[in-house]
Amino acid sequence: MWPDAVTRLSRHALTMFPPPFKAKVVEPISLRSPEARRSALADAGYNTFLLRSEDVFIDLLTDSGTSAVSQEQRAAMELGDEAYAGSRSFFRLEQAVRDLYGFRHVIPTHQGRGAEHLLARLLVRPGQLVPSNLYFTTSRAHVELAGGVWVDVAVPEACDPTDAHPFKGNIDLPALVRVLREAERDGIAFVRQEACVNMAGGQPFSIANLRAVRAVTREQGVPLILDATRISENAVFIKDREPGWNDEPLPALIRAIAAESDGAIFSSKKDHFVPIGGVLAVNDDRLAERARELVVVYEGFPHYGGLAGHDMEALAQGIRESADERTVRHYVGQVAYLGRLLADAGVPIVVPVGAHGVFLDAKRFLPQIPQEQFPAQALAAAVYLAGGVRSMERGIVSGQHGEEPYDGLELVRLTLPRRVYGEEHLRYVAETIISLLDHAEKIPGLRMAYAPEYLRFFQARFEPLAPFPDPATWATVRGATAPRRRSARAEGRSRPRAADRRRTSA
Ligand code: P71
Repeated sequence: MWPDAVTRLSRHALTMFPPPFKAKVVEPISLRSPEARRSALADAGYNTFLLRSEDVFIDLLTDSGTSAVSQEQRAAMELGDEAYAGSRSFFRLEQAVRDLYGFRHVIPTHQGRGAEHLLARLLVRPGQLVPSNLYFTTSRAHVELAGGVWVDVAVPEACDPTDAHPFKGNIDLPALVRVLREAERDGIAFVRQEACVNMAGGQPFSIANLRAVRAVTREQGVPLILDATRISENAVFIKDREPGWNDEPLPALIRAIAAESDGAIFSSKKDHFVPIGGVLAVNDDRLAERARELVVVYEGFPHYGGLAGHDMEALAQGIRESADERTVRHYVGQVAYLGRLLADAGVPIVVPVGAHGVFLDAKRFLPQIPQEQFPAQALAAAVYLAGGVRSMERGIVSGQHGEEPYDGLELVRLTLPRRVYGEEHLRYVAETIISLLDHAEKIPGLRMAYAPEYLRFFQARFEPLAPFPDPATWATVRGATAPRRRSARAEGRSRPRAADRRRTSA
């Protein structure tokens, strides 16, 4: 059977199973000269968000809105009903969400943060807590703008890049119980559990953990809201890693996950293969009514929520495709393949490799750069210089809160858009990064020259503390899969690998 063969290949071999699709329309890309890359990077203030996409060769900034749409999505777009109210396209979207996830009420939004905004305004009162498995930048920002307080209750393994715990997206139950017990009456707005925790490397939760969280929140009368943005990949990881779910068809498993919650927000720009779109889905009638009262203020009429009719058609079709196991397996298999190429060459990455990208561990890649000099930002800049590959900082620039000290994860995310790049692209990316290993000690730290007030990582500007090494001098890249001595950087782990001690856990 195909899924079995795909699982075998993506888990055990350096060969990927062919994708269950082929290209029909292509977009040209080209590699700028080392000199042009150097000047583009300086113009962008050493922030990869500020590069022009035409200066980028392989764009691994994000999987958000960057997937290839299918011919079925394009065909569906022709049927878009652009009526302001009562649009046929809305009712098709509503049906698609109900069919796959089972939520009763569907409120479309322009993207994920639109849904997060509504949710925070609906559920968060000043001073209330939102316990969650780690933070996501926009999710935390909306809770805080509503006066709430974010509380991290992720399992501690989530913040150790060398710990191969299979479910680093789990919530630390004793920690959650403590927070719930110590909170005042009505002190908790909601508990948030994110599928394939983005900031920890795309790490899944187990159903056993979700069910335990559900039991605790029910007992306390606190809503449990999923960030279901990457629920499809989380479901595949559960099939592969959690006993009892191996034979479950993917759509049924996705529905079983959603059924353990009171509602969900989705950024549809990921699993749903659309360039724009998001969803707030809830079961509670009163909450949905209040959401529809609010959506008209911030997004649009409840029958479009900031989307065009054709966007809703593409989204409805994308939701159906997001439960296609071959497609999801191919995607996580691609990510795993890139991870294997890098790990085998001694590049320090987050393990296990997660849903949507390979995360470089900048603390081990660039041990000479102290965290106040933004090692992940510097590494992302160097990766661009080395080969025109665009990645995203996920370290102190994204994670630090005001002036508070930060010693958390310091990662560079190489994120794969869905259905876009092929094996040759991934090998090129691996070779680019492996070539950088030999020049790592020459990469300088950065100084932040401009920091916006909100979500600073998007638009901050930096200056290098010394010149970056010249990529023209290391342009010869070695074979990504050629045998290579493991680098001392990769070996220099701060702690023993917990993977060797523990293989499974709820
Ligand atoms: C990603 C993004 C897009 C992004 C957002 C913020 C900083 C950098 C990049 C967006 C997510 C997400 C999760 C789990 C909500 C949103 C917001 N991710 N939850 O990973 O991953 O959705 O972008 O559609 O507004 O590059 P939105």
